[in-house]
Amino acid sequence: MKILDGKKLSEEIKNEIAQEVAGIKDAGGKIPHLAAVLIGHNPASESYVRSKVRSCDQVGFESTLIRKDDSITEEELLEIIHELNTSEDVDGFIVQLPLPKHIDEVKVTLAIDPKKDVDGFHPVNFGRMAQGLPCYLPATPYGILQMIERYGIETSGKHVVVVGRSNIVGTPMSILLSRKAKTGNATVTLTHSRTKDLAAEVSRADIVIAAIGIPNFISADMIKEGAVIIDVGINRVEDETRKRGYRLVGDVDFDGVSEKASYVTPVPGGVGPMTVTSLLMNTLKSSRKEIYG
Ligand code: BQF
Repeated sequence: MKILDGKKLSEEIKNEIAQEVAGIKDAGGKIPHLAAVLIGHNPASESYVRSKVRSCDQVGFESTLIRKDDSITEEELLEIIHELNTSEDVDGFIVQLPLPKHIDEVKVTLAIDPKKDVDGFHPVNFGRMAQGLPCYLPATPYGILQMIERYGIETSGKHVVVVGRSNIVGTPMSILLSRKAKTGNATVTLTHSRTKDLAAEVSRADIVIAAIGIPNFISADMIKEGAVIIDVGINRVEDETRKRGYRLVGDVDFDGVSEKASYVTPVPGGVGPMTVTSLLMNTLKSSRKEIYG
């Protein structure tokens, strides 16, 4: 079994981006600028946003973090989004999810200008993705595609089983891998909580994409010998031996599956870091006006 090392790969990609940024600086061009809006004090969200800001520093991007309390109204958040949409300096921005219950995530996502939607969550970008048009790909699927491509894993003609149908991972992943495109042309089965015999579906997969949010859900007995296992799960489980009091585990039983799979992504250090570099790639594309001119 080989490890799909997302940490290492993301460092390589960040080095490539840093070189591009150095070139832009030398030529006197505008430095790519990512902004992030963080509402409230969800510890996971705080840690994700921190890692995004740190990654911007690492590649030489400008970044702006806008932090607001849980008490912010939907109207006030929409006003911040309007300012970011019209800012001359900000190339792209994200609104960190989840949002407090009194704020409508759909309304917020629809308010983001698709040209600055570097998370790729706006329906315009989703629709363009589904039709194979230039768009910002959602960060996690984009990271997974990069990983598959750079490790030279064939997808054409393979059977992919995606577990989980979220708007930001499972559903776009199933569309991307079945497209007539590089790192596509797979036959995809999208499974979910109502799937009759999930183990039977997973056992037929050459490639499994696990994005369910249940710790160690995919076990060795479910998979085919030699399968490629992509673990998107990031679950916090209590662990008194760690200084934080918890550790991160994926949706895949890593130790068990390692005996049977050809490639496995670890958690942490697999898909997660690739998600963050994808956001940087999208911001670079925005600053170069690659998608929308
Ligand atoms: C790692 C995310 C669920 C809901 C909202 C590195 C990240 C995570 C893990 C990270 C995620 C998950 C992000 C690791 C961003 C990925 O070493 O394994 C980086 O920062 N992520 C997010 O912004 O919102 C989420 C998952």
